[in-house]
Amino acid sequence: TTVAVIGLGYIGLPTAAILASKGIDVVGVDVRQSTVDAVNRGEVPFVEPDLGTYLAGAVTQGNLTASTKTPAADAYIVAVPTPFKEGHAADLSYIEAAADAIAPQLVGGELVILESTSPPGATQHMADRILALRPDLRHTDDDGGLFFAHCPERVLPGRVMIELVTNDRIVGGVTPRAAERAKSLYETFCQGEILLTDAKTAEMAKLVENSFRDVNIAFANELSIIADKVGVNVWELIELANHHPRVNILQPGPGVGGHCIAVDPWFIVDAAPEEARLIRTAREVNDSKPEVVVAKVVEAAKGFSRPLIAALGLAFKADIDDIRESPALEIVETIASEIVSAEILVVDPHVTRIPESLAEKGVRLTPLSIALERADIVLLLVDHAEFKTLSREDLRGRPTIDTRGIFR
Ligand code: SAJ
Repeated sequence: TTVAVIGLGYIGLPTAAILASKGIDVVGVDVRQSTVDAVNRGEVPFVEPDLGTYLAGAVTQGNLTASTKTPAADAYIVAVPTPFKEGHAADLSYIEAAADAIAPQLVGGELVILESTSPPGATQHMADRILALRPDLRHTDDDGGLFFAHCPERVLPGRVMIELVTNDRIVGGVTPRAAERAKSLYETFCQGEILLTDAKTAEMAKLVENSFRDVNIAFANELSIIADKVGVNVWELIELANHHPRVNILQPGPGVGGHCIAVDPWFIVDAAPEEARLIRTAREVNDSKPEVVVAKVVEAAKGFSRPLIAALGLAFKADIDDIRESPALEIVETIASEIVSAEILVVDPHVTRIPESLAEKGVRLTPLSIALERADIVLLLVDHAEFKTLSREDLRGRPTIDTRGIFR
């Protein structure tokens, strides 16, 4: 069996490496020559624990090679990005490009799996596009036909190599036999339960999981604004309410970051704009939270002619180095533009270089001790382990905006 994995990013590359480690002949495909070259040298082009060991082993044993060209294979796994366009509709152009490259290679009997997080109907769309290019390969359920399935990933960055093996997996077939075929492939490395359904339900399952979390975080974020207005401490409020046996409120924060939870709910809103009222509002509540934080900082800064603001944390969540789509980054960028008289010092133990967008506004990265020594205002944005050891004494009565409740 030969498997072609299209897209060697955070999901495609670990999947290619783990399949190859099971002795399967894998070709990884990516449009970026630098990624292909790195993989062929056995090097991982991004940070993910244990992936390097799997990759180096697979390349040395000759089970994994990479190319910019899509080869002929028995099975294809498409793991390309699905960003959203203006107006929040999903951009399917990367999936379409993958389909166009796969179609000429097919002889009949192949399995084509879409793993990218996709709006409902995307797997059918990919199948229709391939079949339009290859009308000779009718989509029948006999062995000469083609088999299409959706199998969304749900791995947590930083734990990918573990969760690929241990997580349960949803496999949705465009036909039941396609689901069975896809299941056999995932069984080679997945020890979790493999749950079969149709393609559209599988697409929705992934979107719904992340929307569930988004709506629940929005509830906590809205509570934090209400609590400020009525004058109660939101952290105490949530802690007390959570003693109820059937209440489990999440934690408010400066907003929702990352590339999944802040994106996926929009695909549901786009599919059912009139009906997805709660899901849309949750997105809007979470997206507007950074402005609420900025307004508090602006208010606190009014008492100073040249305020020195210590911003603690830049990553999108605790104990990681990822600053893409980070609400903390958005907040620091905005206060640097809005409070022109301020000097801003950023502290983040996981970030080694200040992003260009901040450097050009004069924002600097400093160690925690220096920022705390000099600050007029303390702005806590990420609950990194290093900050959790701080106490109220360290604040010395200075105005503090604590978006994560570590000084509760
Ligand atoms: N956040 C809060 N309050 C909370 C929990 C989270 O403000 O109580 C914020 C975080 O600070 C962060 C954002 O939400 O900015 C998202 O963080 P997260 O830890 O909830 O999720 P991600 O984006 O790291 O990973 C999610 C996971 N999905 C779910 O938990 C339903 C992961 O399993 C998925 O694989 C991943 O999205 C994905 O790729 O879709």
